[in-house]
Amino acid sequence: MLEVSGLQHLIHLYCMQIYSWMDTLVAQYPNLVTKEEIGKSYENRPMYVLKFSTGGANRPAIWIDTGIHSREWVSPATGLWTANKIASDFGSDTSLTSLLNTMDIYLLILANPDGYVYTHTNDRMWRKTRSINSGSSCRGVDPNRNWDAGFGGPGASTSPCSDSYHGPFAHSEIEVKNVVDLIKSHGNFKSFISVHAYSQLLMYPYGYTCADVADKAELDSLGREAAQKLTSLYGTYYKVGNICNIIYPASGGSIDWSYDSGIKYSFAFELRDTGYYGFLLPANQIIPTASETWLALKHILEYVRDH
Ligand code: ING
Ligand code: ZN
Repeated sequence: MLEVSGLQHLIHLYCMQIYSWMDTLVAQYPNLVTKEEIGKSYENRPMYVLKFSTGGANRPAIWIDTGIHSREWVSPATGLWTANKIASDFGSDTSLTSLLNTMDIYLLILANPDGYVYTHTNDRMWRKTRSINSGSSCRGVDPNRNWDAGFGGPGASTSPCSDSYHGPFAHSEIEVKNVVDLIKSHGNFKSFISVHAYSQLLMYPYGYTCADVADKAELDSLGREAAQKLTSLYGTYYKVGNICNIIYPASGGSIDWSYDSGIKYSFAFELRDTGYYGFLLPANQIIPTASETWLALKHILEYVRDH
């Protein structure tokens, strides 16, 4: 399916480098971090979640995914930095430590590994999965229009050539299905956070309708507090609101699905910047972006722990 075997080797590297970094993290913090495969991607790459846990059975858990859209490179970079932060601060950061004494954190750094590799090898601006669409020469489905939440509604395209193509049916993308299956079989997630870029937004449901969620007041005030923490580090300005009003109507999104599945604290971030560099955010902004984002994440995590 792919080119010559030498090139195939290269193609796997970008995601393999992240996977081997995960192994070093697990080796460094064996009592806290494990790497679990949740399934394979369309092109048969393993999908690994890092699980941060101090024990217990099926403890209440937080879900964080990065890299669902492959061109949003600062997202998985932030995920990786965050994994290291959680592991290295455990035991010294009293708040994080108390959280991990009662809850687990699951972090999926490469939610769309095939797309991520493709942005390195072929097309820096690739957003979607890499699945073949029958009857079309265009490949890929928008993995954030593919969830069973207002599927096929506003803000999603019926055209396989579109960057917001919703796919043939909900959860058609194996990368989405793998996450859905894990979340459902686990059954005890209290928060679901999906990290995109760019626009500097902190959003809560819904995207498939502009109608308010039942928990709007609580999610809005929690979101505002979290954004305030983020801003406190470098002054980076974030807007907070529901997806439909703050950005655009978008059906089939992951956090709408998680919210409607009963995970109240469902949020999506759009990280830096506001468009000057856009997806091509310079590497020297990775650590500042991840550092400020951590303050917001930590605030949400603490709130979830205490509610
Ligand atoms: N933005 C998101 C998108 O999928 C979004 C916005 C987030 C929509 C969460 C729905 C749910 O279009 C980017 N930049 O991908
Ligand atoms: Zn995105």
